[in-house]
Amino acid sequence: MNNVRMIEFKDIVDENNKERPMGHLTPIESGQDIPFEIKRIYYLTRVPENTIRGFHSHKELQQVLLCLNGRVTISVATPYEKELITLDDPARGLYIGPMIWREMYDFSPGSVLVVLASQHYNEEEYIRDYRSYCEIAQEYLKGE
Ligand code: T46
Repeated sequence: MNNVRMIEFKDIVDENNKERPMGHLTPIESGQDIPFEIKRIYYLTRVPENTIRGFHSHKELQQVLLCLNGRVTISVATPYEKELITLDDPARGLYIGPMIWREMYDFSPGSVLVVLASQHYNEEEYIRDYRSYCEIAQEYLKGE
């Protein structure tokens, strides 16, 4: 789907110390691992079971979603197609560009969803009404 893709980050495991595992280290560098300058970071934690969040699109915002602990399912859609993506690996991020309708659900207990965003928070930039979204997205996608 246009404007949606997975990004693989480095997963550094120090294997020199065989007797004592040292865990994983994942570096993320703005402009290198992320295709935009990071202007905002926020995270979703302690999301109760059976909660569904999202139900909106953004006009221009680009974001990368990372699940640092646990699991969460993300539905990404345009008026023409839909994909379900499970995030459960801190070394993989989901890039979501402009004009993608998203919903987030199946948050596992203790899950931590971190979002890196290309712009500061601006409610004017959201499209929260699905019918308006479809009209605007159909025009937008003609130009793609
Ligand atoms: C997305 C998913 C993963 C702020 O004040 N600042 C912020 O930076 C954000 C993101 C939200 N808010 C306020 C606005 C609302 O009153 O927090 C409340 C909930 O925000 P929102 O409806 O945006 O939350 P989600 O979890 O439905 O969606 C957010 C992002 O908006 C969305 O782009 O991909 O998290």
